[in-house]
Amino acid sequence: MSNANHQPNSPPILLTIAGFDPSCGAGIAADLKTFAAHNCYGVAAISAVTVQSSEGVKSVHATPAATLRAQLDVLADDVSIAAVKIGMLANRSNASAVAEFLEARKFAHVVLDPVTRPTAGNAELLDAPGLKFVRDELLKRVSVITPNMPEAGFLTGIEVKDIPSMKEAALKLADMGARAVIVTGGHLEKPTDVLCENGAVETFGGDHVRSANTHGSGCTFSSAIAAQLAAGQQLQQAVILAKAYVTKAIEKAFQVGKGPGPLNQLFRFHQDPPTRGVHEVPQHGMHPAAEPAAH
Ligand code: PXL
Repeated sequence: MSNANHQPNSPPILLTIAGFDPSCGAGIAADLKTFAAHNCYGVAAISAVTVQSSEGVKSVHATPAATLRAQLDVLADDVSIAAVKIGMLANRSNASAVAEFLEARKFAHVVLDPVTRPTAGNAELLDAPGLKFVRDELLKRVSVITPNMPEAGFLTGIEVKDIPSMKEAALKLADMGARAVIVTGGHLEKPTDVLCENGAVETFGGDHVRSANTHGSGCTFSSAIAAQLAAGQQLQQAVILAKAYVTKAIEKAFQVGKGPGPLNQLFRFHQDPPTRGVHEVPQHGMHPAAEPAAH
C-alpha cells in the first residue's frame, strides 16, 4: 500500500474512480461532495466524460485505459488511500485496468457501484463486455458491491422487482464471489436495501421522500458507504448511516435545471443568508478598513 506524507490529524483520503457528469448530479462530482460532507478529502480518476444535463445522458466518451491506469498510479504513488469507491467504468478495458490496479495495490475498503445505465437517457454507462468482466472478475476483488435493482438483475439474470427477488439476487451475487452485497431499493414504495454478508441477509427499510430530485442517489450512497468504512464502521452500521444520509440529502435537494435535480450532499453546510438590512460587523481589528489611522 502507498502512503507518503499522511499526517495523523489530516482527514482520510478517499479515491473515486468514476465518470464525469457535467451537471454534477452524479459521478465524480457527487462522490467528491459526499466525501467532503463526511470530512474526507477526495481524489478522483476519471473513467469517462459524459455529455449530459439534468435532462439526461446524451453521449459517453471513455477515457483510454492507459490514461485511467496512469491517473490511478500517480495518485496511489502520492497519497495514502483509506478507501476506494468505483462507479461508472464505461467499458471492459477500463474495468480491467481497475482490476489490475486493485491487484497491484491492496486497499482496506473497496466499494463497487456496478453502474450500467442512467435513469435518464438511453446511453450505456458500461458496455456488454464490461458488464461481463465486472460479473466474472471485478466483483470478487472488492469489499462490497452496491447494485440497484436493475443492476442486480443484469448481473444475475434474475428479474429483481421486490424484496424477495432482491434477497435472491444478493445471495446469488455472494455465490458468484462477492464478499458482501447491498441491493439498493430506493425506488420501492418503502425504500428498502438488502444486505448480504457472510451468508446472512438483512433488510434496511427507510422513509419514502417525495422528491423528483434524486439524480445521483446511487453514487452518493456508495460514496457514503466508502466514507463510513474508512471511518472504521462495520458494514451493517455503514448501511444505516449511509441510508440516513442519502434520505436527508434527497429531502434537502433542489432543482437545478429542467430535469431531475441532484441530491444536496452538502446540506450540513447550508447557512441561511442574513435578513436584508441586518449586518454583522466584524470585531475591531478584523477588518483593515476599521483600523485607526497610524499617528
Ligand atoms: O447514476 C449513475 C451514474 C453514474 N456515473 C455517471 C452518471 C450516472 C448517471 O447518469 O452520469 C457519470
